[in-house]
Amino acid sequence: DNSLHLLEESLESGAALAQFEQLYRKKPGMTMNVARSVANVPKNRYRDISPYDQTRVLIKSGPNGDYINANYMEIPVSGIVNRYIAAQGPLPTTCVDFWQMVWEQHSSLVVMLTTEVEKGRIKCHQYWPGLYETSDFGHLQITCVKEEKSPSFAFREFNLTNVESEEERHISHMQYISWPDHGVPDDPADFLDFVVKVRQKRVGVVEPSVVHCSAGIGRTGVLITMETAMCLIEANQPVFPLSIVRQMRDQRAMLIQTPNQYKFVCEAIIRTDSGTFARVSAEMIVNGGLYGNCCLTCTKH
Ligand code: PTR
Ligand code: PTR
Repeated sequence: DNSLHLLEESLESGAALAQFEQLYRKKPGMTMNVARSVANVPKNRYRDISPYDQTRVLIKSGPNGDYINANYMEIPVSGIVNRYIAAQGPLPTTCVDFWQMVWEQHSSLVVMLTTEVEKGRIKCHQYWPGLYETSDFGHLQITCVKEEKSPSFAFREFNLTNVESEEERHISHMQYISWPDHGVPDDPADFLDFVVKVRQKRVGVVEPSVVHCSAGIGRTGVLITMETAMCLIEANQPVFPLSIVRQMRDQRAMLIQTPNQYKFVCEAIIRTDSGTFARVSAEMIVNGGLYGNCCLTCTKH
């Protein structure tokens, strides 16, 4: 693919990183006023990370008002739109809002790219119950029914019950463990493996997947860029990572935080030759039954 050769060249010459550093971090004209209201300031994990007013996710019927530090992120790729919600890691006081958002947006997947504590500092509250335990978040009751851990990943399944309507849903939780904030994943092969697994889970899913790290900008941006690139490569479309970053920053400010993260994801994109993707696509079909909560095997859509 010619676009990947161009990318390789511009990484070598330094042009790619220079362009990345010139790109606006916040889209001109977007505002962040709601995040800064007195009632909402305590709901932000970091004072300097706020959602745009124009693309923020509004909670419709939570007990704490409509605000959460999260933005819709819609990325069109070859005829379909990949939908995400990019969010900060929940605080103890925003867990109810977080689960209410998951419920209202009909999300079936939550991707977590941080651990709860890094270098002795809290990065994200543990907003889910332990294995076989149940916790209540407002009128949503959550039970962890499955947990599988490897050194790099933790995969969990939750049952989510709305005790008012008695409706029950299933949520998958995919956590990437070995990736400190402001940094890059410890192992690019593990990272690609993780993104492929996320991709498999999301094939055909129309509802937004929630993606979060601690602030919901750095690592979240890297993951969405990588999945977008994978979709483009699968569809034999050219990949221009900087244009993906711009599309993301038009919907949430500051996505992909450091030049090193940008370089990392560009290298990972180059690494994913078409051979890998032929294999991935074949696996997706074979595993349709296994991963196919929606839509490979489901009849709803
Ligand atoms: N950037 C450092 C970290 O996240 O580890 C330190 C830091 C943490 C800086 C939080 C600022 C932070 O946010 P606030 O300014 O809202 O305390
Ligand atoms: N004020 C914090 C800082 O500069 O460290 C905000 C922040 C924290 C920004 C974490 C990015 C962070 O990384 P991530 O979005 O990957 O959690």
